[in-house]
Amino acid sequence: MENSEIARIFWQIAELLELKGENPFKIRAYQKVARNLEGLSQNLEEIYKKGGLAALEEVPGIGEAIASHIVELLKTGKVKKYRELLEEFPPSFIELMEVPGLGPKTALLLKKKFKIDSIKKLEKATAQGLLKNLPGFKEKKIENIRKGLELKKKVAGRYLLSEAGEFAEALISQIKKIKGVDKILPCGSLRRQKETIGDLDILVTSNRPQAVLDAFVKLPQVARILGEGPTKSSVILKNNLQADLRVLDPENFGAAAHYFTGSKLHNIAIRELAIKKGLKISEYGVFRGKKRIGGKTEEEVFKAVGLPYIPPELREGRGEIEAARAGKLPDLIELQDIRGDLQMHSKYSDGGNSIEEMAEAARKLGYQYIAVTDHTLSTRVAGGQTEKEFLKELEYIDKLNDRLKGFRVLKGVEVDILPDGTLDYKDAILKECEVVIAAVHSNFKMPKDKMTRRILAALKNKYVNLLSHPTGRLIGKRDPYEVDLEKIMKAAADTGTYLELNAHPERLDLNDAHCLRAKELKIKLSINTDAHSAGNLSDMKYGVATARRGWLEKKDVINTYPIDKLLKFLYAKR
Ligand code: DGT
Ligand code: CA
Ligand code: CA
Ligand code: ZN
Repeated sequence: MENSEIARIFWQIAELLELKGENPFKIRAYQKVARNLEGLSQNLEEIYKKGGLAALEEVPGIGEAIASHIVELLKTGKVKKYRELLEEFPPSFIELMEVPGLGPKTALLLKKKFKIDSIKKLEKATAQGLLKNLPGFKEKKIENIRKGLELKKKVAGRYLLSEAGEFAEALISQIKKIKGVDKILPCGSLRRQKETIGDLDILVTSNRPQAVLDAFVKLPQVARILGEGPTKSSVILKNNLQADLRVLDPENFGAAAHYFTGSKLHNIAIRELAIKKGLKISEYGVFRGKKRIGGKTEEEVFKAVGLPYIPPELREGRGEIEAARAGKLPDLIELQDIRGDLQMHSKYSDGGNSIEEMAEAARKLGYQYIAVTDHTLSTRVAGGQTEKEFLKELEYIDKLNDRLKGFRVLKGVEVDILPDGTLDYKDAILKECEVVIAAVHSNFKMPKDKMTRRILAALKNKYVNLLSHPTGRLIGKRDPYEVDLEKIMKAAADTGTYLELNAHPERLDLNDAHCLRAKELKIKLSINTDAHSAGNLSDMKYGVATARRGWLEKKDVINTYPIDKLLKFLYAKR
């Protein structure tokens, strides 16, 4: 079992408890555990196998009760507490509850009053126009439900990059142990680091393909076999993700890696280029007539069509071939370029760790600075502070910085943009901060022009130097709010405000395409994890992956700058 699967169950427990009107503190405790588990770098099952219950209890954020829940989960796939809730709410209902725009309360109403207790029944009722006959279901609400069903369909069967990456890692560690396996490379959308992944495409080279394929389908993670051939097997893993394994001769590694990495659009364009040069490129190599002239490495494939190596994240048919030909490929940002993280939460609002613990964890990642950006009053549910409480936090940071050597905690805030476009703290307070992040956390459903004006007003404030998660989307859960992003970007450029690429794997907001546009408009970004626990700081990799897909270079991202340069940029507006 992977950490994300365990975390998902804790999220569901929290949702069901909410539905039952349980104590909000208890609900938040489960949410906190779930978030913590997502951020852990060590696999919980392995911790348990090695050190038993005692070792689990040692993991930060896991207490005695949670540790015993996890053990139950690992042993039986269930938590007793959860099983009781499950009897009351079957899986089809949980699925219904997770339809974006519906939520637990409406789902319960639909079930109790109208016997609609599954997505299927809801789809039918929506298609037949029956919802408008139900009391309390206004046009707007029905429209939201319809959109939610569509969103759910769009991501059906797709996994977040973070989940698929974790599943792939676990699978690859098993494949590595199979005798006769030479190289292993995860290809497809995972190698291109797309925000969601349909299935895993794993490439293996071996001189004994049959033996490797036979051992692969017998791995403990495999739930069932979809198809078997002499060079390929497709299976469904126990976590429901499909994995395709292809075993090829070591001579073909480059050509096969290129082919299976895709994207399809990119592959087609490369093949057309080859044809123009009288060549043929396939997963088996580069050919002139019958003669094989290359394919051992990916470089050979690109070279055959007169191009330099193109990094996988760029292979989306978005102009990478033209850029490569003109010698204008970007020098993509890398994880090691990141020098700090400019959005995170501490115990002062809804984070799970103290500022000092966050700083310590960041230092371990090799960072030189962080900004702590707790929530403001109107986000009280997320521990938002009053101005008075907040000033105490700032005092604490000053004192902490006196103690820290060679590391700097920047004073920051994630200030709510209220529906009328004003900010939740006075300028006199914002002035005390080095990093002022403005963000929309409420009233998501405003008309487009109103939402645009709301955000534009915030960008005009001279203390606001960063706009957080600019579209508010949650992948598979919440569509971006209606907003004229082009106008927002232009205003960011005009006012000297930076935009965030929120690295949380469910947000990735701005997304890759937005990054491309921001770069055209010469807007700088900050890639921030929005960590709510020290473990979440490692989400940075997903943000950097998305930035790479958006063609960003080190210089486009302000948290790659050394502290002095960063501060100059942060104060440019004042
Ligand atoms: P996914 O799985 O939906 O997240 O996206 P991909 O890109 O991993 O797509 P997938 O798994 O269907 O195929 C893996 C790679 O194989 C794909 O990126 C490119 C290559 N490929 C698949 N089908 C075709 C095809 O019809 N033509 C060409 N040229 N390449 C293909
Ligand atoms: Ca795939
Ligand atoms: Ca595939
Ligand atoms: Zn936020």
